[in-house]
Amino acid sequence: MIGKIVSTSGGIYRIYKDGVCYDVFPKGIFKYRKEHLCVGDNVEFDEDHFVIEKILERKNELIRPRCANIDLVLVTMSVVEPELSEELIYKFLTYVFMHDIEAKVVLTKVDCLKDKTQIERIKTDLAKIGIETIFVSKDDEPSKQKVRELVKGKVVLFMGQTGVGKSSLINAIDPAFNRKIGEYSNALGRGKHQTKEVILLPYGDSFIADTPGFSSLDLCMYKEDLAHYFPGYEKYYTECYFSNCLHQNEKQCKIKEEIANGNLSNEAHEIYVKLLSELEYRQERYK
Ligand SMILES: Nc1nc2c(ncn2[C@@H]2O[C@H](COP(=O)(O)OP(=O)(O)OP(=O)(O)O)[C@@H](O)[C@H]2O)c(=O)[nH]1
Ligand SMILES: [Mg+2]
Ligand SMILES: [Zn+2]
Repeated sequence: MIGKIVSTSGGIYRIYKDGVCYDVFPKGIFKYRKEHLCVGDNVEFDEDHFVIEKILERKNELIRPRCANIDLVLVTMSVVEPELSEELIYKFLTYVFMHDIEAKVVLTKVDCLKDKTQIERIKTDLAKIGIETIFVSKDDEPSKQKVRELVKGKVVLFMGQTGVGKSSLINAIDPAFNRKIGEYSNALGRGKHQTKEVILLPYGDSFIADTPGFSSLDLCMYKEDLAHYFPGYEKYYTECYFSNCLHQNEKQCKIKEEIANGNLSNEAHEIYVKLLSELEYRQERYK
């Protein structure tokens, strides 16, 4: 039988197939070959002997949070507690695009924000490069309905810092999920890591991944990869005069041209330059 790994604990994998869950062990051969299994894997398993026999080919795999075969990542960020970080939104998006996965942005706790100028500007900038942003508030039914529609027929993963409201939003999609909700700690200046493991929740013909939040994300990539995968740059970077253009002060840089034309955001470029200098610093240190 072929099913999907939806969670794992203590070496046991829970596989979902047609509304039924099976708790199974992997065959020893996986350990021998150093092949790892992860949530999201489609596997062949023997339901009589409770063993996983084969991992089917993955279409993608994220390491943080660890999950395979994702159709859509919802980069989830709160506008307060934790504070909105545009830099982190672009970092998460770069990370997801590097893995060739589609992403949208969800801004939560919008009910706590009086002045929406900044988030409207971020939304407009992202729309220019074809990335949809959804504003959601705890008790706002239309925004929740919008998220329900986004997840239809897909494997969707919520990614974001601890305390931004990923699990709350999953409960808003369907209260039956009954995910544990944490709280924001003013003393720690972050959430309290309520969700501890990646779990895939079957939802109609979709799967929704609730994931543990993280407080920061280090982009481990080459500068040239950042120049390529930074949100919005993939479409244009081959048109720069230099094939290894880093979109700074090089001549005939298409990215700079598109910023001047208003097709790419200047604010996003400032974030790009900052991320680039961080990568340069790290590469120097490890030389
Ligand atoms: N005001 C407001 N509070 C919200 C909203 N969404 C979530 N919260 C609150 O944010 C806090 C954290 O919510 P969680 O859903 O546990 O956050 P999480 O992202 O799952 O956190 P981790 O599991 O630790 O990664 C809780 O106190 C929620 O009540 C919202 O739209 N508006
Ligand atoms: Mg959670
Ligand atoms: Zn360039």
